[in-house]
Amino acid sequence: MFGEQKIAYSGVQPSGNLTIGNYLGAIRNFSEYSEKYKTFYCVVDQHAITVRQVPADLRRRTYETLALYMACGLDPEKNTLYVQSMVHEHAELAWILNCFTMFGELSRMTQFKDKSARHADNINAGLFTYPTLMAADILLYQTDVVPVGIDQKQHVELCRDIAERFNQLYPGTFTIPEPIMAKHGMKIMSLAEPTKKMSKSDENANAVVYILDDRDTIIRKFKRAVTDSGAEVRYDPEEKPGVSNLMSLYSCFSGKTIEEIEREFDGCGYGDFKLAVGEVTADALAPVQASFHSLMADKGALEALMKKGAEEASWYARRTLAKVQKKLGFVQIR
Ligand code: AQP
Repeated sequence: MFGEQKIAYSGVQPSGNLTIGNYLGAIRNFSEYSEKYKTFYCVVDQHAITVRQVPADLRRRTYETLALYMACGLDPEKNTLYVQSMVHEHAELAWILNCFTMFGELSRMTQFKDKSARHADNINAGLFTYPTLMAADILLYQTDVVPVGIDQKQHVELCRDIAERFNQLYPGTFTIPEPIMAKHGMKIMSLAEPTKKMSKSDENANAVVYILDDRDTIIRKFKRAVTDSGAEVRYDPEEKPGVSNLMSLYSCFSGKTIEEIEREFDGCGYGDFKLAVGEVTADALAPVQASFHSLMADKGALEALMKKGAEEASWYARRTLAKVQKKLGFVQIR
């Protein structure tokens, strides 16, 4: 809360091409908060470097992520859209919060365990302290709600713990944020290993449908999706994780309920169903892709937006950081 204004904050890492998991779990839902809240949507490029990135790819994806935000319906006049590394207060507050976060808390984070297993040659301190940078992102804006997929819920809960600990020592510093998750699409699973989350950094491109995949690629990937034994289109995430994931996707993109889908595909084989999921996904993504390509054609306009967004965000970030520094006893000479 900043004055009377309630705040919503979220971000996406430009760490790979964005997936339909990022779309359904996060970006697609962002615009619904624009009316009720002052909204900040960040391209969190500093988070992305916890895993090695090719610089040219990181730069390109930063532009692309901003363009995708807009292609998914975020109006830059109604939402503050910006790039994390252009607002230096994020890194400064993250350092301070590191001093209020316990080693044991960070060690328990599932994402740290998963990513350090996947990148065993590069278990750097940034990977470990990722959640304190995320807490800084959120707390800098006195955020009330954080729309995220369920995989990020644990990090938002840690952010709350850090803020409460800080507030106990220095009352009234931070608003305590709440995570909010979409009703549907909160966790989209891999098409190759349906017990694993779909991730943009997955090395198997067939396991992942990217928002920008063309129609043929989308349909081909769904045709190859791993399903389960049996041939019945029935929702049962325990026994039939592959088909259940495809049903969730079909439901998210078509707006139909799971019961309606079970009825619609009663007696059909997996082949017909997979084709239908591919088609509904490609249809839903087509307008997003068209808008994305026209936005990407004007790089100058994207850069002007990045600048404007960073200026807007800095205004808020500066105020919170100054408050924190004062409470801690840092000398402030203006
Ligand atoms: N599979 C998913 N289902 C639902 N929501 C998802 N999100 C990510 N994957 C899924 C949500 O997307 C938002 C942005 O995620 P992120 O870029 O901050 O990082 P992440 O959660 O680590 O996403 P990825 O795709 O798995 O990235 P990499 O591979 O780089 O780690 C978040 O709100 C997240 O919940």
